[in-house]
Amino acid sequence: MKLTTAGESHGKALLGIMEGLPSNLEININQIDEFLSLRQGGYGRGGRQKIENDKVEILSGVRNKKTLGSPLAFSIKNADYDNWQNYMAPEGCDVNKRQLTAVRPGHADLTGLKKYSQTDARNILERASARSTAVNVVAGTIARQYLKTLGVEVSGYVKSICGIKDENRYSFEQLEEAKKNKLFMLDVTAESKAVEIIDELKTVGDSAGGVIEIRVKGLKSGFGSCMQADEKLDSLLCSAVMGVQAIKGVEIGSGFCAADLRGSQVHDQIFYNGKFYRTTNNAGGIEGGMSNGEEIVLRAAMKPIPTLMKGLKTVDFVTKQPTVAASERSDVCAICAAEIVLESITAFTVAQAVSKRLGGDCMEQVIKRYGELND
Ligand code: EPS
Repeated sequence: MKLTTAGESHGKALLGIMEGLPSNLEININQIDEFLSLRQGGYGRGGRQKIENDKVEILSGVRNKKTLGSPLAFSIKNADYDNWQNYMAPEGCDVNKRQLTAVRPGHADLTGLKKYSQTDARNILERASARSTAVNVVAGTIARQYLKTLGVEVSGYVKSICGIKDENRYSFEQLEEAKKNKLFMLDVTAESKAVEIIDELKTVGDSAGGVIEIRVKGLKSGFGSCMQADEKLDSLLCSAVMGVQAIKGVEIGSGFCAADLRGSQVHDQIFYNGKFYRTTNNAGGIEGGMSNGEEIVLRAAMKPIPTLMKGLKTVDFVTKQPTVAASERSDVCAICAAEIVLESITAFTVAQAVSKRLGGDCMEQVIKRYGELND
């Protein structure tokens, strides 16, 4: 299973092509649009989301709501293109207006300009923008629908924002509640503090990041591999998660905490009562690069958005004079968007691992093969 994406943030549309989906998977377009809408929400989002109303249009690979086994192509329109076509149109446009040369620290601007031999960072930021993550949400929601037929589910919540932490542990079922809250947090006291911080950051033109926890429930053991580093499920998940804009760290299970503990405190002891089981899950559901049948637990750190309304010190790329980094509008905090994106990327990566192991031309085969696995 493979996803190819295209699209600029203020271009005509975002595009995706998903290959390797079996036939006869029922596609729920409403659910895709619901996740697209969740990605646009959350407290602390900026002006752009008032313009966009993301909806998927499936262009190929699906007939009468079922996959055909052919490449599934889709698009999401950029409503803001109406305001940008004079500066973005591939057919010809004014490239002198809307130039960006006051390169933003933390964004792709400076290195991108040098690498691609450009003088206007618009030619870099349009593709580097996190707008492209809407495509991952479409592919990830289709992956969820594939996994759901096998009884595998993905969920998550926001664990911390700008240092305000939720230290509680939650069952997979409890995570469902998070999406009803403003910042996808489950601890309401922490969430109201985080709302206050976001309000304060907005007044001073600053931004915030946080930590997201993603969980996968119901995946049988043996997905991924212990044979090659790039086939390990943890390696695949961490790589996919690190590929999302603004993600700066990932851990699986007890992650960095395990480094401070003794082996006897970390490794999940094994018991048997007709079935192997554990009473702890510090491994986060992955041992030796393979799912071990427990819940997969992954946490990711998102840095604060690099476009700051107050502007950071920088140097103009063309004049080489000191200046203030560019900003017109910005999210203060996009952690809810990132949470939905990480759930989607996780679902897609797990679906890839399932598809790699089980193959299958049609969903009937996939379901049968999954059912036959010893867990
Ligand atoms: C982004 C900058 C902002 C965000 C954008 C990501 O866009 P604009 O420059 O149009 O204000 O809103 O995110 C989205 C458009 C989105 O849909 O998530 C950036 O620089 O990465």
